[in-house]
Amino acid sequence: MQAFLIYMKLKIAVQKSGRLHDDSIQLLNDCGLRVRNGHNQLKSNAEDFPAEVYFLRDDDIPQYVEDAVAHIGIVGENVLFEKDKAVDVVEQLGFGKCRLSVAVKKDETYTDVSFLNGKRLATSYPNLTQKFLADNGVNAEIHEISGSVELAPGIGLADAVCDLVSSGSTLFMNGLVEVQTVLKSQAVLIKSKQLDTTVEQFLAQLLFRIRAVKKAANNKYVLLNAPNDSLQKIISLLPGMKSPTVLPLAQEGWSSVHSVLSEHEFWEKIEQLKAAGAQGILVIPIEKMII
Ligand code: PRT
Ligand code: ZN
Repeated sequence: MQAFLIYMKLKIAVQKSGRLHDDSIQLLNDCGLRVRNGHNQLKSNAEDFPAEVYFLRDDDIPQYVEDAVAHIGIVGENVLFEKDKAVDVVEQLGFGKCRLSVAVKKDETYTDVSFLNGKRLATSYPNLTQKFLADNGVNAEIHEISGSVELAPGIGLADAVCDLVSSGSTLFMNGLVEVQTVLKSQAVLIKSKQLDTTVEQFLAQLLFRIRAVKKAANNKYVLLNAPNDSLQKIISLLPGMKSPTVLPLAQEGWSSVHSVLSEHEFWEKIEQLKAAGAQGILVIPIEKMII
């Protein structure tokens, strides 16, 4: 039994190459699973953790996880929902953000979704596009193409596209404007529905680390000097993980205050701290955060 456990591994599917590859490997590395870049490999053993990483095309990952060939996988929600496989979403990972959107030629007058009635839509996401059209009571013709969807209106293949967008520059360069968001997407961790108890334990360990890494990325460590007569005001602005650490400075009447600030309220709080008399504010990234 013991020997069996030693050889049990969490099998993790990540994109072999492409937009999600680097962030997926970085996340695993940040979680202490040292994974070698898989450009010329199909799979690789993680060092320092009982895991094996499979390098796959992103479109194949949901099926591998449904079949439990891979226990877990990292994939965009766009691919996951398009493929509609029987897997569970464990965690949103905060990278690979994009949206699936409808775009039309820039000289069209688009008022609302009914514009698409009777039109031809080019997409690599036929299922999501069909669902969007049905939900909005629109009857349009879907042309499924696997790449360079943005070229379709220009060559007369379609009147509109339903494609992934991040900065929007690809649409702009092809004379298209985004008119409707169908889905907002980011990379997610998915898992097989039936996992062995030992594998579930490995996953729980990994998830604990992923959450610590994500939390750290969303927070900053802040150190500042405060005149003692402003200390109460400054402390009230800095809740910290429990409450801020306050240490006396060598200079009479001053203290050093240490705390943690979340990324989304960071700039606003810094301004308030300065206004309350804080000086010498240092902001330091946090590597891991465990509460
Ligand atoms: O080979 P494989 O099948 O694994 O990869 P792929 O070519 O199918 O996918 P890949 O590597 O291009 O993208 C993988 C995942 O990254 C997608 O499924 C999304 O979840 C996510 N993602 C995030 C994106 C984008 N941002 C994105 N901008 N996927 C594609 N794009 C395309 C977009 O469609 C446009 O053509 O990138 C181009 C540039 O976008 P703009 O708007 O910045 O100009
Ligand atoms: Zn793909």
